[in-house]
Amino acid sequence: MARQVIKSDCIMCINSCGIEATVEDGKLIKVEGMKEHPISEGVLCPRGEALVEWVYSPDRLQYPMKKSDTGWKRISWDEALDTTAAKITEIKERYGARALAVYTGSMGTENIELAAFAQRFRGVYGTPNLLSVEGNCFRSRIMARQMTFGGYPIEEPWNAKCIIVFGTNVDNSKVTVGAKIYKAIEEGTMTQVIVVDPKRIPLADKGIHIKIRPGTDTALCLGMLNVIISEGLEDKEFVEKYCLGFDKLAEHVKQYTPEKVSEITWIPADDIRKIARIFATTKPACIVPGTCSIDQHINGFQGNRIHAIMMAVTGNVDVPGGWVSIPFIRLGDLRMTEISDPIGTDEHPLFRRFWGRTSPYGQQMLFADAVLKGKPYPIKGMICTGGNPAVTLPDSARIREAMKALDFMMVADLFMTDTAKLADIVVPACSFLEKAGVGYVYGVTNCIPYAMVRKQVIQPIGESWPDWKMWTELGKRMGYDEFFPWKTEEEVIDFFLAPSGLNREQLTKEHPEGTYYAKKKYVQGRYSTPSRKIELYSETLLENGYDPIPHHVEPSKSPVSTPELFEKYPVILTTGTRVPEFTHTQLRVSGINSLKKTAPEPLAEIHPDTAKKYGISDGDMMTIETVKGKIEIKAKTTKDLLPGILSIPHGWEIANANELTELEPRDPVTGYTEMKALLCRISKAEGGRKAA
Ligand SMILES: Nc1nc2c(c(=O)[nH]1)N[C@H]1C(S)=C(S)[C@@H](COP(=O)(O)OP(=O)(O)OC[C@H]3O[C@@H](n4cnc5c(=O)[nH]c(N)nc54)[C@H](O)[C@@H]3O)O[C@H]1N2
Ligand SMILES: Nc1nc2c(c(=O)[nH]1)N[C@H]1C(S)=C(S)[C@@H](COP(=O)(O)OP(=O)(O)OC[C@H]3O[C@@H](n4cnc5c(=O)[nH]c(N)nc54)[C@H](O)[C@@H]3O)O[C@H]1N2
Ligand code: SF4
Ligand SMILES: [Mo]
Repeated sequence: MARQVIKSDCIMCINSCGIEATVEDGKLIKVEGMKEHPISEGVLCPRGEALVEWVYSPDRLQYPMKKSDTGWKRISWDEALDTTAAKITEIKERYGARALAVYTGSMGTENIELAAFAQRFRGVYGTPNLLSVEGNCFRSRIMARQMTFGGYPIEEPWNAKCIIVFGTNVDNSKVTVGAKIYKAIEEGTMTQVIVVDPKRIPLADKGIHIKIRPGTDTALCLGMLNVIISEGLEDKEFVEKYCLGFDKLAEHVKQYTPEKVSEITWIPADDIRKIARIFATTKPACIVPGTCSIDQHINGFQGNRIHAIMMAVTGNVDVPGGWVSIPFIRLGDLRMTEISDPIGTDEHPLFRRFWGRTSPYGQQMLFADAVLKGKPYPIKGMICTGGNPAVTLPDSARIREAMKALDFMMVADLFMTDTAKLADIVVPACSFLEKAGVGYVYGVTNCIPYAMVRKQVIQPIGESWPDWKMWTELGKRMGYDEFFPWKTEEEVIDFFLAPSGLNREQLTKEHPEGTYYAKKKYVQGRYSTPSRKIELYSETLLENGYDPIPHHVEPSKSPVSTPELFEKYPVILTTGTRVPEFTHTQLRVSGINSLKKTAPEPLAEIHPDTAKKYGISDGDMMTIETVKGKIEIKAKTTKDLLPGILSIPHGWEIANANELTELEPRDPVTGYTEMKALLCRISKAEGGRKAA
């Protein structure tokens, strides 16, 4: 029996844990955590443990298919790609290249080959409309930090003495960082832990829990700054040397007294004072923001900006345990010269471009308008890879309507997702365990400059292909041969690694576990903003019509902004709280029994007193209704959650949170929509879907 243990990584989510995959006679039989991996240090979450069941799920797509009047019909790759090439050529001739959208979902963030080849294809084809998941996740924080520091310093909480965690449950969504935080607490180097969350998450047991009303984090931060500055607790030397606009900030935060902020946030004023003092005086201190729970608000960009400002004012930038600027790995670039502006450029100019830095993304929240209203111009076709937007974008009903209205849609996925079901052609993509690639996202998300060659662990299932091959073969059929010269996966990896100074052969043989591509240094003073200072006050924002210093902005629907609506929809709804078993819509397919045991169905969390008010008990099926839509879901009562709040997961097709969310209004800067602070009403479900 041939048995092999292969060191690689898991990219089922942004954590990118090191794994050891045991293969016997070509079959994957076990996945374990890799101890020497500096990010995960042997940690593996339940999803990582379920990878064997996932790759061999009987639901995997085995071959390309096309939709016909009588249902799905098996076709060859040749037919799938020839048809796609013909259809998108027709779209280009009739409506122009920009009428094609290329969509990359969460898998494109973790998987450079997936995203970069999509990027190359749309560039050669000539459409500006790459609609990436960064249109609703993560880019907001990158932009906010870039606009403040000129670059993107990353949090290094495990070296901090004090952390303040805003809306992230590390036990579920960031197990790697979480493990390091727990270790620092145990070892006594981290002495202050502050958790700002409407829910008492496990980490809150290690310190102070601040129960906040969703959507009011910016107000809390402004209140903390009011205390810090009025008590002279700022880092005067750092501010003097490196920051611009401190006087304006000091004046600005005067209005945010702890008493006023207490009314907004539902946090006692004395608690605001207490945590402000702890944060400013325990050094180093690190803000750990939720990965999307701060972004997905009407004021989410400013929520990210105020964190940057707090870190700067307390001098916690470019010091161990603070936010640290690390060297990013240089990789081969497949982007093509921009041709025209994508959708969303007029509405969200800074999301597109500032200081000559151009983002390659169109605004995915405007996709449905482009298709259904031809606004700002029609989109007629789409190729979707590594995402399931029919379930994950807000207002699923409208997204489905838009997808149905397209002249043509092709989807590359491992499974027949709700998005794939709406396509004309579906092609089978292989999983990251069936292809090789470059693992590099570590630096960007974990503040550790580490990279590895991701190994192919098993042969592709059925006729599935890696994404680079799909784009290359489609490119050839479009006559783009010269732009897609790669013949093998090795050539692709070599291309990406070339500028990094790393070498594939060496990395595979000598460092299969990965390697540091650079040394982390802690150098203050290199801030490439227009003023060369950390911009507490931003002229760029002002010039574009936005607040130069963040203000609190109420969620568009809230007890304060819409009291009449609140009478009809009296419960605050937050969506998308992560559970350990799933990544978004993934891993709910058949064959994954381990995860079904612990998470057989979606559950909505609610305080028992709030539930009782509406006649609901633990385990009851209930109806949740917003101004947009209605779903049914089982109630799970818990005293951990602030009364008056309902928290539901996303990604379930049977109780899709995005039947309840809306595509408008959007954060004026980024175009992100509100997913974390909405209003709903609840009642016991009569008859409806039965509990599983
Ligand atoms: N209401 C609400 N909605 C949300 C959120 C929320 O908090 N609340 N969160 C948002 C956030 S932060 C995000 S990031 C998005 C995520 O949104 P999506 O990216 O749309 O969600 P996923 O379910 O991860 O979709 C990934 C798809 O890629 C497929 N796949 C896996 N590997 C590969 C591969 O190698 N190649 C190809 N071609 N396909 C592959 C998977 O089978 C899956 O169907 O959801 C957003 N939606
Ligand atoms: N298991 C798992 N892990 C994942 C993912 C996954 O799907 N599954 N997805 C990955 C991706 S793409 C992303 S973006 C990240 C998401 O990661 P995060 O955004 O960090 O999300 P969570 O860890 O679920 O934490 C959300 C917490 O925020 C709280 N919360 C809700 N609204 C507010 C608010 O307005 N203010 C504050 N302060 N707290 C609030 C909730 O109660 C909850 O405890 O997770 C990544 N990791
Ligand atoms: S946290 Fe889990 S799913 Fe995410 S990369 Fe690590 S093992 Fe994979
Ligand atoms: Mo995300």
